[in-house]
Amino acid sequence: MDTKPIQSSQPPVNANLFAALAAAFPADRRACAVETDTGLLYSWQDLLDATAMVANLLESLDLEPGARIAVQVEKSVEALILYLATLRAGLVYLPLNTAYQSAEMAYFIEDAQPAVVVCGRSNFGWISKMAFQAGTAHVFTLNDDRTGSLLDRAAQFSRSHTIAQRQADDLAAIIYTSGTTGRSKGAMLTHGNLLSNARVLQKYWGWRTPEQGGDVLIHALPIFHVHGLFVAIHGALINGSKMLWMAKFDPKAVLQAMPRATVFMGVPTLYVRMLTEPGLTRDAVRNMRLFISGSAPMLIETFNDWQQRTGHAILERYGMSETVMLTSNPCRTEDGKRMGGTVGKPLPGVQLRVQDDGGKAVSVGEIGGIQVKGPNVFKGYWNMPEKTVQEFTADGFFKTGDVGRMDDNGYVTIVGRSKDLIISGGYNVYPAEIEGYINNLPGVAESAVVGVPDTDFGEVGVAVVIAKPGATVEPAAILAKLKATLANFKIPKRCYVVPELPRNAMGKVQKNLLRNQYQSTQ
Ligand code: MLC
Ligand code: AMP
Repeated sequence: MDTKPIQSSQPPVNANLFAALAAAFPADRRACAVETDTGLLYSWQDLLDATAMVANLLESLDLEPGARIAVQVEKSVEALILYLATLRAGLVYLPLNTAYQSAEMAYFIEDAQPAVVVCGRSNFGWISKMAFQAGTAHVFTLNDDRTGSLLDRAAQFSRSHTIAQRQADDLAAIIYTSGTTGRSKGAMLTHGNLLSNARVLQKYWGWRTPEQGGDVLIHALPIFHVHGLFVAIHGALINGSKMLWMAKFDPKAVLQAMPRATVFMGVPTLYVRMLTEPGLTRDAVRNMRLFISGSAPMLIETFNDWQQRTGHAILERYGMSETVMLTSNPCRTEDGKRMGGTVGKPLPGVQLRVQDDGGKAVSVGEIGGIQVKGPNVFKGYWNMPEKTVQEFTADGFFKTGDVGRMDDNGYVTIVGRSKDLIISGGYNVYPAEIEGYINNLPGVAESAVVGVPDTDFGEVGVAVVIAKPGATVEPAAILAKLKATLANFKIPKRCYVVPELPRNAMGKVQKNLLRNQYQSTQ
């Protein structure tokens, strides 16, 4: 018997996400791929050329496989190009919120040990010092006006580049999510995770290819989190769709862009802010096909007001950094009805179940913890193997920490979270992290941070603080100290100094009572 292995003459399929995105670029490479709010136009060929040059620069640095490229820069098309070039070179992209300050940045750089850090000119001094101390070999600058050492260096490289060969299981990105203990966790996402999700959403949301008349996306979200970076960018690119690129969200600018666009994605705060614009009318949205919301719960009032004003039912979907998108309301009528107040049904390929604390499935309509499994679910937390094991069940489901129920048509409603988390304007804030900083301030004995409803941000943090005996602490001084240390969106909007915190029989602070007490202090 011939025992020789079968030799294939076919080259191995490249599972690099960039290869799939680039393959979807329209045949007319001179057509516009991205148009910025300052009037700059980038063609599909420009994206191919620029990503090749930056990928060649990254490859010239001789980095180890799996090397991390940590990026804290303002939103720009060049930042998008850096992301795509990192994929193209087969390296691991690590985006960081521009609001992060030195303590937060120090943690991420120490933890992720990036080989390359890219930051804005104004932060180069302190970030480069921090990065070099942590062992990073290269620090480049990239500014939002198309300047910086990254582009200067890349300009010397060729526009021709062979996309790095990657397996579906190879890392593409690490997204840090705040941790319940205050320590952020880096969710490791693979090329396979991101590509499978992009393909599923392309179909489920009925993206129209250029040949079908084309979709045009208004991109108004930040590009350092899953929503703006993956859902929006992959959605457009894998469909060869043009993006109208906005550096910052401005409701008036979005309204002005709508007659030339068909798809918009936003967190609920964006919809709430657009609803305050008198220009939001049926006529203003006449060209729009789809409004998508996610990252935070959308109030049914917002859903209804939007429908009344525009005639459109917002499509709400649910996801997380660890899993990309999990559920979605239907887009096409054949998939069902769009139901406000729900996050829709599990996406094709996603298994979603609701379990009680004892690990038993709850009945239809009953509330429990949401667990998920699928090709989109991340590989684990960077450098935290024990934490990774804890967050998965024995049969491989990821415990989302979200609490919800599923109805008999498969629609999921999120009713709360078992994780102590505040979602403010679509950003996650972990009370434990903020409490840790407050408790370290002079004169503070203890603190509790809780989320309360807010008409603009959906939810905001309120800090309740106990002073040490004999000490005087001022709420304004506490907030000022936090502002100097932490990202602005994490700062509690209000602070109260009180004699004691409500506790249960076990001595645990009763945050639900604090939430009730402080919810109407807006
Ligand atoms: C800004 N501030 C916030 C805040 N954003 N405070 C709480 N929560 C926020 N989200 C602070 C500012 O620093 C400022 O403080 C004050 O609030 C008012 O700021 P603003 O000018 O109104 O803020 P603005 O710059 O307009 O930003 C608001 C926003 C932004 C809603 C446009 O927060 C945003 O882009 N959010 C989207 C987040 C996102 O993309 N999430 C996706 C995560 S992915 P001061 O003191 O300076 O006045 C994910 C997975 C999934 O969750 O399912 O998608
Ligand atoms: P992040 O860790 O930033 O990716 O945030 C993920 C969390 O955002 C999820 O675990 C949910 O708690 C929340 N989330 C995302 N989308 C929705 C939604 N449509 N409704 C309610 N919560 C959501």
